[in-house]
Amino acid sequence: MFTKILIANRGEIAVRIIRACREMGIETVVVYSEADAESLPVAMADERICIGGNSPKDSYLNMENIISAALVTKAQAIHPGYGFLSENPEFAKKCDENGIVFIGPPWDVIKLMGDKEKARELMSEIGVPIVPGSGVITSIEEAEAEADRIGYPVMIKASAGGGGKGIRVVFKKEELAESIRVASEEARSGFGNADVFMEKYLVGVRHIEVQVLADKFGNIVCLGERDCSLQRNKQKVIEETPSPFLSDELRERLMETAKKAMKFSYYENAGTVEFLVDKEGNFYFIEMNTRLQVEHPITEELTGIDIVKWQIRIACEMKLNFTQEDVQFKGHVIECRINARSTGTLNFIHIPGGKGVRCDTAMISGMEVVPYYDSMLGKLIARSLTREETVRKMESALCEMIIDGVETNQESQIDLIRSQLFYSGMYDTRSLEDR
Ligand code: MV4
Repeated sequence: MFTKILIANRGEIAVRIIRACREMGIETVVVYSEADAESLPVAMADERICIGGNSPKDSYLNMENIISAALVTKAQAIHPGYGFLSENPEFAKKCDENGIVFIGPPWDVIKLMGDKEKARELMSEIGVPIVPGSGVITSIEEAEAEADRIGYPVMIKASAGGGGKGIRVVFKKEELAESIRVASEEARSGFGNADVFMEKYLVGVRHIEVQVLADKFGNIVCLGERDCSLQRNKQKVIEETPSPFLSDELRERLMETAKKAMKFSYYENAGTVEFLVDKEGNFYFIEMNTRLQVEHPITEELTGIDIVKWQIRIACEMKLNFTQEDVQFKGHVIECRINARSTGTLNFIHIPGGKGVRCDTAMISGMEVVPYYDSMLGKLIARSLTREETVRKMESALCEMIIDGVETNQESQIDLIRSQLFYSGMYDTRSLEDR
């Protein structure tokens, strides 16, 4: 096993990874920006190295400085967490070239799946259903013909996008040319790649993602799904597992399909396959995420399997020591993301507890909430045997939580968890649009 791992991330996910390392007897090095000097992960890690200024490109995106930090501290592996360099194939390759293990899939798999259009083509070839759509758009005439064939409304997506970045909906032909131009320009400036493609815009669908673990020996197990349909401004708000919408039969088929997607892409480590599922139970692949996801704890709580520890073991060439039959889904788990809506100093915080309540956060009293990074302060996770009881537990935990000093989405999460919409379980991807 590795004896020392460098964590190339910050905030709650850095804390999450440090905890896994500690339990495994692995020493930790954390890299940090000037603004994070007093942060919880920096205090928790065995070693810390300041790698630059507060702008992500000067620190958490600075590949050279991070690789140097790993070499200097003799860390054998780097865990990238999510965001930042976690899905950057160039970074994973640089790790390889420097003899450092990148804790994630091989760089060429990251690269392939990072091209959302190529990923669609691969899935289509191996018989995984995809949303009806086009290849990369090469002219406005082609786009108009393709959109007529697909049928409006269509969604324009950036090949280099993903996670809702760089997507636009087009309702009629008159808007198409301009939207393609704008989307392509946004893709060029945002991702350095102007390629866009189209998909039929599906409405009344659910956004379901399937968690998979694959070792280096061809063993693949699926840890079930997460329902991520509740999103506001392309940000997930609440996730739950199991999805209140899926039948056991449909879940089984999604899991088999996700495993097939992993197998034919020579996947290794933890990965997530995203699907849209319509009311008739048809499902369509939309993209694959080659990183640990923010919402991974709900799967851990449902299955009892520590995904971060398995990422580390798999990267260290260990075999999965359990099979699909060993994976059991027990009860129901919900996660609420806690976001800051202002900056400021956390004068006082109280993190809720009790049976079945988990809070993954790097919040500590006195901490400064800075504007340079993602606004997520933490994740509140509730687990119980039934969905009803889990909803009640989450409501109670949300009400118990105290965050003094910055504005947060706490009240809005309380409203949502108490709503008929959530209670019914019958929400879809459009439920939170302009609410
Ligand atoms: C879609 C879609 C409908 N049709 N693609 C959003 C995140 C990204 N990974 C994919 N997403 C979607 N892709 C097609 N062809 C619906 C979503 C979607 C969504 C869209 C608008 C508002 C909220 C949403 C929540 C989940 C998924």
